[in-house]
Amino acid sequence: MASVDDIVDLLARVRERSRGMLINLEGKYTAVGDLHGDLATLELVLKEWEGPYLFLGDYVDRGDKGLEVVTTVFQLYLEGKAAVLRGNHESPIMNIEGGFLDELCEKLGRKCGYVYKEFEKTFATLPLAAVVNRKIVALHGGIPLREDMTPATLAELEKIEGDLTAPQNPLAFQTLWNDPCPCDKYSPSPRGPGIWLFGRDVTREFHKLHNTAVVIRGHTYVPQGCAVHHGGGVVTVFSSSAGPYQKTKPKVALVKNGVEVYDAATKNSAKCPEDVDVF
Ligand SMILES: [Mn+2]
Repeated sequence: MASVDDIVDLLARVRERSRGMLINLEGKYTAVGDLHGDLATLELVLKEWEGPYLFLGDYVDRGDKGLEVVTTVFQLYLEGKAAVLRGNHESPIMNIEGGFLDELCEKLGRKCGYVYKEFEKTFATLPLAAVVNRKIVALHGGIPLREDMTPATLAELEKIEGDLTAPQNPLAFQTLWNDPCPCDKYSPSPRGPGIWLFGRDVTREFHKLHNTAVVIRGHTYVPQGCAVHHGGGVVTVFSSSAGPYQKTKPKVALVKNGVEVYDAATKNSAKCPEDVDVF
């Protein structure tokens, strides 16, 4: 187990390397969805699948190895082996109830509050989205909607600044929290206020605006570990079998100019259900 000083130093180095809210990537990536403290699956992916990796957020809470998972992911980032996006669980609004703060207190003792604050500051600097080879958009939750309910642009995400701890900015918040729905337009999300389900028209308009093809994202738990939405315009990949997800077979995706989903353990091509209605 890393010491408090090692963890605090790692987090400071991650913050120093921050490259803003939107990052551009080139090449071929192994994308990994929600891990939620599933160290065994992370280790399996690192052994069986080639880097560089693209992590889609939700490293902590629910499973009991969130500290090990998030520090491993950050270490890979500092070594230039991974791009690391923010999930809705990289936030104090989740970690107090979700398990990560308790986990830190169990593992680190009385300095857990101090270490958590360092995590909180670091989470606020993680990018919200990545564009791979100008074709594929990676983010944790979904396409954010403006006040007039049209899709926000990546340029708007890039410009977001201010206090992003929660995050407070509505476009940043929705990028971490929204989900696709098998519908045409949009509807309020059962996840809570300020969160939306976005439909086919939103996805089509978003890709038209950016000349992109696929949004790859995590966030939605599906027992199969993956799902395809909106005629292939959105792909969900889920990579945790920790905590409440023990029956899931974790998936990863190869991302280049398209998105291909595979079972993380067997390496077989995955059959992902289409237009699932999870809410
Ligand atoms: Mn999530």
